[in-house]
Amino acid sequence: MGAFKEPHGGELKDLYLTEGQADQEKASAKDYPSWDLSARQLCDLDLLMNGAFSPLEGFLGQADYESVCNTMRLDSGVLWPIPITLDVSETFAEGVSLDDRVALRDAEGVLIAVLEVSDKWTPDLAREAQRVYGSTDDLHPGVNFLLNQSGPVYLGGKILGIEPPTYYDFKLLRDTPSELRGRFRKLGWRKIVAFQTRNPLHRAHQELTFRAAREAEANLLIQPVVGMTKPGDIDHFTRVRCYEHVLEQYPDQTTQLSLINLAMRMAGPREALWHAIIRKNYGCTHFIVGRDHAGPGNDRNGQPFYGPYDAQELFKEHEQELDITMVPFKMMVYVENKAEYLPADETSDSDTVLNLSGTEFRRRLREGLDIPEWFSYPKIVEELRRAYPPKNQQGFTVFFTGLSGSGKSTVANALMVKLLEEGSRPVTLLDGDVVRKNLSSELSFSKEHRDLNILRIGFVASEITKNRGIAICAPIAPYTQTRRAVRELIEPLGGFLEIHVSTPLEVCEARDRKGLYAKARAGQLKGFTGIDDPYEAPENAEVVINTAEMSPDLAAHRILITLEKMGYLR
Ligand code: PPS
Repeated sequence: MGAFKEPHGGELKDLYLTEGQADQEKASAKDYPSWDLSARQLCDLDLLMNGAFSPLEGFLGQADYESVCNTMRLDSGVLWPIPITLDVSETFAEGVSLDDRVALRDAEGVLIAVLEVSDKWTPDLAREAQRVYGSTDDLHPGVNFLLNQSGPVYLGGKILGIEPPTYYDFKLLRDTPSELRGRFRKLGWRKIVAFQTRNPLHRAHQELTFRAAREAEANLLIQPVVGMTKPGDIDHFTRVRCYEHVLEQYPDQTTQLSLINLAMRMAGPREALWHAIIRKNYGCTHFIVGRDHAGPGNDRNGQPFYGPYDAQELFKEHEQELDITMVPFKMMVYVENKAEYLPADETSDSDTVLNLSGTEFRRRLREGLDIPEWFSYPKIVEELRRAYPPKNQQGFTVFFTGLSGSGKSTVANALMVKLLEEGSRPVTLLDGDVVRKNLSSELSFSKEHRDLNILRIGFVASEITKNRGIAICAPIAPYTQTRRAVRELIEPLGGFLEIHVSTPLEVCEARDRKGLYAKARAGQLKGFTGIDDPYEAPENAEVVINTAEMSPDLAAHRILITLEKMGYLR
């Protein structure tokens, strides 16, 4: 019997040192400069070390980098479309010389690898963005990373792998290329179609992937990204639970699920080639490329960054060289009269074609509306509903702002009692005075300390909102910029309502319950809001209340009505 032929994939780089060598490096690494890897760098390093990025043997040096940016090829001429670089701060770079070794550590300080520094340079990041992503518009997540987050200096060189990064979730579903190749070998699979995804799979995807496999007479690998995807995507914990459900829909023995710790760049066409090279390394023979593969959405002018079929076209140009076959994605639609999914180009005019866009699906999820069975599987809808409940089950923050004595605390209290009566969620009141006593007792009323105080309140409120409770905050919060920061922190996690208690200064001063205005006027109290410290009135508050003209009861009632209108109450 002849030797078993590898199903596919060619030579795999394995950058891990032997145990003995790793022990030696670990001992020496105590004296190396030490770099704490970002989440994205850790993903890249993981896939470099396990061979998913073969033929790369480390972070790109300058010649390879320039060549990849300009020609999509390494200096050697090998096709490689995305620069894999190690960005560091200027201060760190100053302490590193060529031929040094650098210890690369995870967030807990564990030594993951050692970099043998062969290159150090300051890249032109805007030029990289233009070359690689075809744009310098930072609405593109890849461009945004380069222009707003990347360190300014790149270090390049070979990697000496010490140990794989630790992930505590879905361990059995995470495979290295050699593990997956081994599994294919064990299963006797010779032809494998890979499907890359960053979204939950619904019926259309199941139909599409299964058809793709059938047409290629191949088995199917569903390989979702659990490293980094597009900001705002559904979290990978929820997605993986969904994938496990969808797997039950494929005939036995046809399909495998494996997770990949990839940090996506959303580079569209270039990214499609990159994904294909990676899948070849995992032993796949075919790769599904859909409409707008790895697309980042629209730019500032509302135009898509890439054409819907640019990725398929670029792939076609390089298919021979890539040595992995493209299975172009066909748009699947549900044909009601036939009760089945069909490729859009196989339907006739007399067919009733149903479609639910991603945006409409998310709206229905958000509003708790019906999602038809033809669109998705009940278990998947249930999973998504649990993770992304409708607004009336999400948490929210009601953020009061206004002068001292404006009536914030009184209205906030009335609102708290009404929400407790309503009873849908636990309520926490973070009143200005109470916070100053407990959370911020050491802070003064300088601008810096007021900001710190508000950001602390914002942090606590964001945690409460995330965990589906109600946070009512009632500080003065005099500065627009800081209030905006709090809104931006909380809005992605649930509801946020800003309430401007606009009671005029004269009224607040006349009330002067604590006698502080009198002290401020007399110059005994410095930096008092409204007297000798500014109050920047909000321009876009959801509700404005003047307690000189409205009772606390009515004010709280108005806020309740607004909450109801926005969908946060039952
Ligand atoms: S801030 O600016 O948001 O951090 O202020 P806050 O924490 O809400 O302030 C709470 C109470 O502190 C009292 N106080 C002052 N307010 C403004 N300026 C100065 N310099 C000051 N010194 C003490 C004031 O009574 C605030 O209480 P409220 O409940 O707003 O009347």
